[in-house]
Parts: sequence; C-alpha cells; structure tokens
Amino acid sequence: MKVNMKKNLCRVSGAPLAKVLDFGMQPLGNGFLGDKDINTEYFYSMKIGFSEVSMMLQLIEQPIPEKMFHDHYAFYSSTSKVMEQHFKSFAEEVLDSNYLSKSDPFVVELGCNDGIMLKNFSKKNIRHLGIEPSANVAEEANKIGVRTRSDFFSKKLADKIVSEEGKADAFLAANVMCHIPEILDVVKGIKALLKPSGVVIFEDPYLGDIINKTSYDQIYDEHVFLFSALSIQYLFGLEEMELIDVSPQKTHGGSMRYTLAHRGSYAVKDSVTQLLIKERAQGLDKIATFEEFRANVERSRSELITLIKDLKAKGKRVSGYAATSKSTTVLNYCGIGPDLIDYICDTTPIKQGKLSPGVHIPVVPHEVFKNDPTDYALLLAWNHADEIMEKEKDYVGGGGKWIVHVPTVKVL
Ligand code: JHZ
Repeated sequence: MKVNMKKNLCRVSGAPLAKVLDFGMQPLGNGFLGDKDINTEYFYSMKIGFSEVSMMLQLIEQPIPEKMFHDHYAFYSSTSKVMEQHFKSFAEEVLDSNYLSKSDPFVVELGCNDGIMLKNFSKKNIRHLGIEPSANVAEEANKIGVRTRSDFFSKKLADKIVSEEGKADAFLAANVMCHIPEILDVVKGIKALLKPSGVVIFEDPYLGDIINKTSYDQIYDEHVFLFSALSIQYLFGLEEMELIDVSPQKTHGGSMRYTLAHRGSYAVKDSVTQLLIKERAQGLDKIATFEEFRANVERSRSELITLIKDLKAKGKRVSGYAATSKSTTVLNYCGIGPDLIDYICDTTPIKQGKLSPGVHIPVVPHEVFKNDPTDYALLLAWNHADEIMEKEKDYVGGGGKWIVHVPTVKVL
C-alpha cells in the first residue's frame, strides 16, 4: 500500500504537480535485507514533482510511513562523531537563546532517534519529550534518560500532549520534517502545541545545495519533501506562522536550519529576507530550474557508470564505503550491483550481514575494508568526507583511491 497523491496534486497547496524526474522502481532507502527476503522485497515508483504554488519539490508517490519507520529502523543517528558534536551545539544554541521560558521550559523533539540531541537537555534537567515512531531507536533514547514516546506526531497527539503536559517553548526536529507526508496535520499540531512565545526550529537537507551539487541521492522514499526557505514560508504561512531566522548548516552535504514562530511574535531577521531573495535568484520557485537539474542528474549517472565499468575492465576492485540511505538511490538508479562493487562496509551492526536494498551488494563490517581493501572505494557517505578521510589515511597511504560522485564524478 502506498500514500498516493490525489491526481498528482501537491500535498501542500493542492495545485497540480509538474513531473521533474522519474527514477523508475526503487526499493526502500533503509530496506537492508536478508537472503530469505529477496523474493518479497518491496519496490515503488520513485518520481518527483514540483508545484510553483507551494514551491515544494516532492515525491509523487510514497510508501506508507509504517513501511519505513518501525521496530527495526536501520538508521541510528549516533554513528558519527561530527553529528554528535553538531547536535550538542544545536542544543546549546537553543539553551542559550531567549526562546525558552525562565521557569520550567518544555522542549519537544520530533523524531528524536536514539536521543542524540535531547540528551543535551535531559542532562541539564530540562523538561523534554521525544516523539519517535521507530520503536528500536526510541528504546535507545529511553535507555540514556531521554523521555521518549514511540508514536507518529499529529494534531491529535499535540492536543493530548498539551492537555497532559502543557504547551511547549520549543519544538525541534532534525532530518525529520522532510520525511512526513501528512505535513499539513503536523504543522497544525505544532501551531497547537507552541506557547504564544514558542518557536519551532528544525533542519533538513537544503534544496539549494541539492540543486547546486546535483546531489540527487537525497531523493529517496523517506524524503517526501526537499525544502527551501520559500516552500517553508508558504507551508507555515497556512497556519499564520512565519520564518524569523534561517541558518545554513554543513551537515548532510548542506542543510538549512529554519526558525519559525507565530506571526508577529518576533522580529524577522535579515537572514530570512536575504535567503528568500537568493532563492528566487537561483530559481527555486521555477520549474525550469528542475528541468536543468534533471539533465545534470542524468549526466552524473552516465559518468559514474562509465567510470566504474572502465575500472572493472582494467581488472580493478571497487567497494562502497558506508551503506547510507542515499546510496540506495545512486546504486539502483545507476544499476551498480555486486558485479561492479564487491561489498559495502558500514559501522552499523543492524546493516552488517545484510544485502543493500534493490541491487543486493553485501554489507560488511568496517574491518573487511581494513583487512581486504579494494583498489577504489566509492564514498557513499560523501557528506561525512572530512571525518572519513581523516580516519582512513592508511587506505590512501596503501595505494587505495576514493571515487566521489558529488558535486561531480571523479577519482580523488
Ligand atoms: P548518513 C540518514 O541518511 C537517514 P543516510 C535519514 N533518513 C535522513 O534523513 C538523513 O540521514 C538526513 C555509516 N558510516 O549520515 C553509518 C560509516 O560506516 O550519510 C550509517 O550507516 N562510517 C534519517 O543514511 C551511514 O554511514 C563512518 O565513518 O544517507 C550514515 O549515513 C560514518 C561517518 C558513517 O545518512
């Protein structure tokens, strides 16, 4: 069962969507599977569309959320030291801001995963609540003292939280809002949950960077929307809320942090005005921009396939580094399977011993990469390049070479 669009209409504005790009049948980005599950593997038709009304780029069809977020969700946030530090500073920024009430502030985080951000509030005894639909990661959060409820957020749940615990000062989310097809109901819930002085602060991979870097691998089942400040302003405007600040982030290859409040409750910072002007100049409100994006994506695909096939023809061995959700789009869209890539190494225990979604490349522990390095490694977690290059100096020292595909396909 899929969440289908009503006659290809925008989930936010209800206006017709223009089709931008068709990736064909794709598996779930985090759908790592065992041999016995191959015959029942789930695929859906992955296409993206754009509405010039809401300025929202979005998946036209999406699997139902329960297919993606469940009690064996494969992505644990705390797998990167850089991300640990990132969420610590995110939390500190909120704690140091004037957005929290002086007495008994209440902070809610949507999609708190294993508690990577909220633990910074729980350590300071700040009243908090995490809402996380994937039960296995929610359990990890609870284990480290982050009060977490395993559920999907909605207007109904927001009303329940307000009646049980009162309204919130801050509603936080990182790499979550863009995952939610029922976004209109979630925004209604946020509106109901926040105090008059309350703010919502969230970040997601940024459309401006995706277009500039041709990082089409940010498009997969979980990312139903690819946000810009223009589309966020439109979306929250429907509930009389507005952007009061924006701040670009380096994480996930370029993200944007958006701060919004009830309309008129705070001064709008110049960062908002500047970014909205920049986005219009970049054409993030125009379908023509996405037509150019499609041509860039198609070129990137043919360059990557040619490069890897040429290396194989020369007898070289190639592996993949990090079984990211993003890699599912690249490998399936480019048709890169075990004939071209020997294995993908990854540090996440739940992914090891499984096959990658769709193309079925074995996912192995990092030790395999250490003990049996290939001539070339395709950096599938290109967004963590600095952290990975730093710890894999020996690989390069031993003659190994990195292949990257963002922003352009090349051997480093
Ligand atoms: P990483 C996730 O996407 C999932 P992914 C999610 N859907 C989302 O929205 C985005 O983030 C924004 C491995 N790894 O962070 C661990 C190593 O093996 O790029 C993880 O499996 N060695 C919520 O999956 C994967 O990479 C390393 O040294 O595309 C993490 O991938 C490092 C640093 C990571 O996110």
